[in-house]
Amino acid sequence: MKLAEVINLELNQITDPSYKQRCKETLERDGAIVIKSFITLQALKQIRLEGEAKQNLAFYTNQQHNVYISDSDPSYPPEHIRNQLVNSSKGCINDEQISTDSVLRTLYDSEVFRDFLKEVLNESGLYSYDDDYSSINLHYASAGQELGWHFDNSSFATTLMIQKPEAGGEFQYVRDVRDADRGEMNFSGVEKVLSGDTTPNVLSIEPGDLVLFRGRNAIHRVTPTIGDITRMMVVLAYNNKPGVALSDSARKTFYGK
Ligand SMILES: O=C(O)CCC(=O)C(=O)O
Ligand SMILES: [Fe+2]
Repeated sequence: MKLAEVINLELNQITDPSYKQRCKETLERDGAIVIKSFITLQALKQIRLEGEAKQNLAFYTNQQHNVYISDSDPSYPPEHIRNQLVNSSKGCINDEQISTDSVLRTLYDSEVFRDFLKEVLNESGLYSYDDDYSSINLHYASAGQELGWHFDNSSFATTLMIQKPEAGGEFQYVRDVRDADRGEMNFSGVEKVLSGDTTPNVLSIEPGDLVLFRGRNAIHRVTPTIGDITRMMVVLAYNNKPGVALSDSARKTFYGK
C-alpha cells in the first residue's frame, strides 16, 4: 500500500506547515494530541487482521512495578508511594513478527510521516531502534488486562489505536505530576492520583486515531479491558539519537528473549 492509502491525507494534511503548527501547539498545550482517523479504514482493517492472525504469537507479561518503573528504594517502606506496586499485564508482538509488507512498516518507515512527527514533537531527528524487536510493537489487552499507573522513561510516545474493547481500556492521565529532570518525584501528588483524590483526564481514542503523548512527567494508566473484545494498540517507537538498542535485560522483560 502506498502512503496515500495508509494515511488519511485529505483529513490530515501532514505536510502543510500550518497543520503541523496546530498539532504542535495542541501537544504543547495539552501534553497529548489525538489525531482523529489518522489512518484509512483500509489500512486499519489490514492492521486489525494482522493483529488477529498473530495474537497467538504474542508474548504475555504480567508485572508488578512502582509508578516510577524503577527498582524499589529500601530507604522507604514497601507500602510507601515510592515503592508501592501496581500491576501491568499485556501481550505483545515485536517488530520482527510484523510482516515485511505490513502497512505499519509503510507508515513507520515513511520520511513524510517522520518529518511530520519531528516537527510536532520538536525533535531534530527520529531514528528506528537498532535492534530487531522494539521499533513497531502491537499490544493486546484481553479481559482483565491493564497497565497500572506509571511514568514513561521516554519523553514521548506514538501510538495507533486498532481495536477498542466494549468497555474499559481507558487511557487516563494527570499532567505535570513529577519533574524527572529535576529529580522531583512528588510523592504526595502521586498518592492523590492512586487514591482517587485527583480525578484524571481521559483521552477519547477511537480505532484509526494516532496519539502523541508526553508521559515522562504525566502519570498515566490504561484501565482493565472489560468484555471479550481485545484492546489492540500499536506503539511506534523512535529515538532522537541513532544506534539505540534495548538492553539485554529490558529485552528479556518485554519480549522474553
Ligand atoms: O496502551 C496505551 O494506550 C498506552 C501505553 C503506555 O502507556 C506505555 O506503553 O507506556
Ligand atoms: Fe506509558
